[in-house]
Amino acid sequence: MFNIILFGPPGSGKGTQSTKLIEKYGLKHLSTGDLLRSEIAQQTPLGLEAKNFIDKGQLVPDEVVIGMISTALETHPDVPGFLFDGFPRTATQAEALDKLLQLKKTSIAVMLALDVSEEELVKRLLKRGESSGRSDDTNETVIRSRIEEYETKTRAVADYYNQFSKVVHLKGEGSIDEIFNSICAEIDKRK
Ligand code: B4P
Repeated sequence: MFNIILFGPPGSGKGTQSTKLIEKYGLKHLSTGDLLRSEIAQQTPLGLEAKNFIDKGQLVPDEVVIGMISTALETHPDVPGFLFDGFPRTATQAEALDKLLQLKKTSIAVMLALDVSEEELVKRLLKRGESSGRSDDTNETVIRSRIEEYETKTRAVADYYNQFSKVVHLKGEGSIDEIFNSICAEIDKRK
């Protein structure tokens, strides 16, 4: 199995690049943001709980997202690998993911981190909010809270994978195709 993590602050292009990467490499896309939005749309108890956090720009509790990922890994036993998008977002989630992958006798090959300035992130997310209908993309205060959550809780995930020399930083500003090509070059070195 070949497993990668696409990492970066909200609006850095994780979802955008994931769509292109799964098409090229045939990996199974696991986006905790998409999984949570699907639970919200179906108005499940998990979705209703998650919505309270997402609408305030806060991270959903670790046990909720770890449970979701554990189920998703079990549901897809025969894929060539996973592309994790928006997960792990805390050091606790990273440790839990490593344990779940160990049970499957596999691990993370590389974490690709997209670097984008805060002003560019805010601009992109407000623009997406004009058409996406996502409540967390329409209010600048909520967007800034999401970036703050990233700085205080999620950056630590890069430190965690750095211990194992698995982090590669890439420029996340430029055209979508330029960024895609730089991500593919890193993947192709390791496949
Ligand atoms: P996510 O769904 O993961 O969303 P995101 O971080 O906002 O977006 P992403 O980074 O994928 O967006 P993209 O750049 O593609 O999370 C939403 C919320 O769910 C979180 O705030 C949290 O509350 C919760 N959550 C999710 N996972 C969790 C976890 N593991 N633990 C706890 N809570 C969790 O797109 C942004 C925009 O930029 C798009 O409009 C796109 O078109 C544009 N764009 C992309 N690339 C561009 C480029 N190169 N140039 C210009 N624009 C570009």
